[in-house]
This record gives sequence, structure tokens and C-alpha cells, in this order.
Amino acid sequence: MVTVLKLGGSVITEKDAPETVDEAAIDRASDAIAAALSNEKGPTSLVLVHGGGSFGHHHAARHGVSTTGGTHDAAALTEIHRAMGELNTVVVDALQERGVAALPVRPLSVAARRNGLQLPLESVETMLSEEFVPVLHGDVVTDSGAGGTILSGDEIVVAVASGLGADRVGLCSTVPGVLDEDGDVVERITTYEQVASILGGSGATDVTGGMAGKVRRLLDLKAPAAIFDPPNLNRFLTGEPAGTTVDGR
Ligand code: IP8
Repeated sequence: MVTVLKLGGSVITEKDAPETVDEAAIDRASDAIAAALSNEKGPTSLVLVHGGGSFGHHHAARHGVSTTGGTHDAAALTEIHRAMGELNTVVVDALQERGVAALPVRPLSVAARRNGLQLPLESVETMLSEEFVPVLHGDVVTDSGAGGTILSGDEIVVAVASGLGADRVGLCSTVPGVLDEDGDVVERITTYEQVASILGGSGATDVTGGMAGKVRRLLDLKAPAAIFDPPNLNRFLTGEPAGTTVDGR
């Protein structure tokens, strides 16, 4: 049973203050993850991914780099990558302090955009079979013909979940799920048409992690996915419905 969980960057950082972690939020998330891993209802194998928040996006915006707009400025790419490494260290340390066998995985070293995203998973697979918890992060990635672009945590979640045949996928974000016109959480989404009127007719242009893009990507997975907020992290990790379930199977 492989579970892939993304902690959104806006959950674990102070989004408006450059390079500022939300320590209390990281502590709470790490507590929930540590508790779930020692709960019999918790995941047997867990892959974590975290977003950029005020670490990645701040530097990416300053250098004008996006998921589609690249640069050949090695110093700029390194700055974004280093900032993400610092955030990754904070997350990995918080988990290790709670007894979770977390290991950092840095996508830039292995991933590439070349005929789509290539993300070799041998190391992640071996980490799981050795009972480690790989912790990947949104990063920069070399991009054939474009230098380097941003690789979002959402893209990593989809690549890891598809590549490993994950059983469950969760996106922990600052919103409690996909909200309808009245601001209520939509419990279950099985087709994009069901939510097109609230999310916009086409999610195809939404490549930067907005809700429409998230829902479209999750609908393509061969596993049920959930979009929920931090108070529901424990429910998700112990196999209960949390926030919005997205299931396009
Ligand atoms: O927060 C973006 O990851 P995201 C990572 O999941 C960087 O979109 C480096 C901006």
C-alpha cells in the first residue's frame, strides 16, 4: 500500500515572507505523519512531496522562471534549488526528530523534461523497500530546449503515484477541498465536467498548480486522490475520507 502525500508550500511556509517556514504547521504535520506511521490504519509505505511556498516561488518569480518559461542562468537555477533544499532540510529534520525515517530526494539531480517529465524512481522504490520515507520537493529541472524550468510538487506527485502504482494520493493544501458556488466542499469528483462551471471550462492552461489543474491531473490517476486541509491530515493518513475525493477511474 503506497501512499503519496503532498504538503503544499503555503501550508508549511509563511507565503508572503520570503524564505520563512511556518514552524508550528511543520510540527503539526510531522506529528500527524509520525502518529499515522505507527497506527495500524496508517500507510505501510509513504512518499512525501512538498511544495515551494515562500522558498521556491519567491526566487522563481525574481528570476522569471516558471513551469514553462525557462532560463539558462545556472546561478538563478541554483539559487532556487538551494532555497528548496533548505526547506527540505527543515521538513526532513522535523520528521526525523519524531522518529520518522525520512530521507531527502532532490529531483534536479535525476529528473528531466524531455518528451514529457522523466523522473526515475529506482531510488524512491528502494527507499520504500528499506522502510524509509522519501521526501521530494518542487524543484528546478533541466528542460530540453529551455534550459531549466520549475518542476511543481503536483507534477512530482502525479509522476511518483503513476510510476509506483500508488494506492492513495493526498494533497494537503490551505483550502479544505474543492469548493462549490456556496463555499461548501464538493465531496466527490469523478469527471471534470462535474466541476467545470466552478473551476473554469478548461484546466488545460492552468499549469502552475491552481485547483483546475490539480483536479485534471488527479482525475488521470489510477488511484483515488484527496484534496484537504491540515486539520484533516490525520483522517487522510488513516484511510478515512478527507476533503474532496477525486476519482476518475
Ligand atoms: O509549490 C514549486 O512547487 P509547488 C517549486 O508545488 C518551486 O508549485 C521551486 C517554485
